[in-house]
Amino acid sequence: PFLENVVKHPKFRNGEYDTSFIDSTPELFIFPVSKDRGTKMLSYIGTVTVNGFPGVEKKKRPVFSQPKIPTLKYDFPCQEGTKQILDKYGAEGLVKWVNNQKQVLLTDTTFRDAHQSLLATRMRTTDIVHIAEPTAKLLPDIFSFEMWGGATFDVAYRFLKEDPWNRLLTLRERIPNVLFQMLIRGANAVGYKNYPDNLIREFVNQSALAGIDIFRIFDSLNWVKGMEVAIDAVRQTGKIAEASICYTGDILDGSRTKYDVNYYKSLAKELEKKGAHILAIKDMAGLLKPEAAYRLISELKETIDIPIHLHTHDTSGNGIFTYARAIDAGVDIVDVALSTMAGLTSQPSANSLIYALEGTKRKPNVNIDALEKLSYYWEDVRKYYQDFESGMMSPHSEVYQHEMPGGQYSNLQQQAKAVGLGNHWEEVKEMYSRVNIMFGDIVKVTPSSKVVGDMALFMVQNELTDEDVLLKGHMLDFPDSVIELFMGYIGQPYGGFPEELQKVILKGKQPLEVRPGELLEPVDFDKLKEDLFNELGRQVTPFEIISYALYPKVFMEYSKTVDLYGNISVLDTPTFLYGLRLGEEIEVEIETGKTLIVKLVSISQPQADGTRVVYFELNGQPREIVIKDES
Ligand code: 3PY
Ligand code: ZN
Repeated sequence: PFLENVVKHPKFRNGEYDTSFIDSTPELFIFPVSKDRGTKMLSYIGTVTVNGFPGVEKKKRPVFSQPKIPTLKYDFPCQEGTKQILDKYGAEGLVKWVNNQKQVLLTDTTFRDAHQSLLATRMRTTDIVHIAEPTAKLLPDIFSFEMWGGATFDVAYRFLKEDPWNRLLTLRERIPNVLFQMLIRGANAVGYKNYPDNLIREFVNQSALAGIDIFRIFDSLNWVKGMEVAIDAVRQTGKIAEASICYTGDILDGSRTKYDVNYYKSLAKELEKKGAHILAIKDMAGLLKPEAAYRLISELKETIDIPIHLHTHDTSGNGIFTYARAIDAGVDIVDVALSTMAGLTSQPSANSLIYALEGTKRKPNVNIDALEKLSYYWEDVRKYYQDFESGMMSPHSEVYQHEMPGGQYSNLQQQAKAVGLGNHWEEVKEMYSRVNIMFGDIVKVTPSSKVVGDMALFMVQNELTDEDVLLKGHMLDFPDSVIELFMGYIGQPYGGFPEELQKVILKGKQPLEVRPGELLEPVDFDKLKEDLFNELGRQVTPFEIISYALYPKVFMEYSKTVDLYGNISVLDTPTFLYGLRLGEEIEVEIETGKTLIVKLVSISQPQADGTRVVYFELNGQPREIVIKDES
C-alpha cells in the first residue's frame, strides 16, 4: 500500500515530486502498524448481522443477483476524451471546443446526483469502482461524469464509513479520459454553513489536485457574493469554473414576477463577468417547464457567450420534454443519468434522450448500446439499496406546487417520520410552500431548502399558521437553522428578508449585511494538523485536515469507526448492509493480493449480559466474536 499511496498521490502523478516530496508528504512514508484486521472485520460483520444497519429494515440478508459488468476484450481501448482536451488546451480551449460542438453534450450524474436523489446518497464507492473502467471505455464521448460533492462528502463519512477522497482518487485512476465534475455549494463548500475563505480555497485546491476538473458552484440564495471566492479559487487552479443559477418560480407565470427572465439574464451576465467558464442552470427541483426552458435558454444564449449547461430533475415526468426544448434553443450540455438510475427525483434518462433526439441534428455522439449495457449493472446494484428508496412510484406533478428539490424529498420525509409526522406528510408538503412565501419566495436548495423544511416541520408539529408565527413569534423557540438564515449566516436573498418576520425570529439580534466569510477567522491548518496528530496518534494527509476543518465531529466519529472495524469500505454492499446468512461464506480483499475468507457458522442465544457469541471461520480457522445485541 505504501508504494500504491505514493504513486496515487496527485503530486507524484503530476510529476511535481523532487526531494521536498518526502518533507511535504511525510504521511506517505509512515508504515502502518500491523493490527488484527481480520478480527476487526469480523466484529463489523457480526455487529451488522446481529443488530442491522441504520435505515435498513433488519431482516435476513436477501438474495441479490450479481450485478452484470459488461465484458470487454482485454485490449479494448480507453479512448481519449474531454479530459485530454482540458489537459492539452486548458480551460479556455475546452470552452472553445464546447462552443464548436453541434451535438448536445451529456453529463452523466449516475455517480452523484442520481443516487443522492433516489437513494439518499447511500451509494458506496465499491459499487462505483467496479463499473468505472467499463464506463470509461464504453462512454469516451460523454462530456463529464458528475461524481463528487453535494451530499456525497459528508454521507460518505457519516453513514458509509468511508473516505470520500479515496473515492475521487480511485475513480480518477480508473477513468483517465473524461472530465470529472463536482457540486460545490459556494461558501458552504460541501457543508451546510458558510466556511472561512481560506478553507474554501484549500478545499478547491486539494479537490483539483485529487482529480476534479469542473466545479459546479452555486449559492443557495443565488447570491453572487457567496460564489465569488470559489470561482476565483477554481480559476487559479486552471480548472473549469461552472457558476450556477438556481432556477426557481416559473417564468411563464405572469403572477409570479420576482424571478422573471430578466432576473436570470442579469445574473448570467454578472457570473460571466466574474469569470465563469460555463454557466449552469441548476433546476434542482425540476420546475423548468418545456416552454420556459426554450425561452430561458434562447434569451440566455443571446445574453452571454459562455456555454450553458442545464441540470434538471425528472420529478414531474417532463424532463425529456424540457431538455428537448432547451436543445432546440441551443443549450450546450445537459445532465442525464443511466436509465436504471434515472427518472423521478433523479435526472432524465440518458438512454431515453438519445432516442428522443433521433432524426435531429443535435443528437449526441454517445453509443446507445453502451448506455444500455451499463444500465443493466445499475439495475442490480440499485436493489442493494432498496431501503433507501423514497417510495415515489410515479411522476409527481405536485412538485410544481411545493417546489422541493429532488434530493430533499426523501430526506424531509424521513425527518418528518422521525418527529412523528409520518402521517402528516401531505400537510408538511403544503406547509413547505407556505413557508416559502412567508420567507419572501426564496431560492430553495441546500442549505436554504433545509431551513424551509425545518420551519415547515416546526409549524406542522406546533400547529402554527403563518399568522400565529407573527403574533406569537416572541414566545416561540424557532429552529436554529431558521435563526441562522435570518441572521444572514448563509447569505442574502434576492429582494431581502421580510422585515417583520425577521424581527420576530431574531428577537432583537442584529443580522449580518456583509458576506459571512469576511468575518470568519481563517482556519489555521498547521494547528489542525497538530491537533489531529495528537488526537489520532499518526500523521494525517492534507485531505484529512480539510475534512476535519469542514466536519470536525463527523470526521472524528468516522476515525473512531475505522479504529474499531478497520477499513470496511472493502466489504461488498450486501454484507455491509445486511451481514451474513448462517453458513454463508464471502471473500474480502482487504488489500491488493490479501484476501480474507469469512464464513458465518452460528450465533448463540443472548447471554445474561445481553451479548451473543458469533462463531465464524476466518480463512478456515474458528473465531468467536462477542457482540452486544441491541434489539
Ligand atoms: C446539493 O447541494 O447536494 C444538491 O444536490 C443541491 O441540489
Ligand atoms: Zn440536482
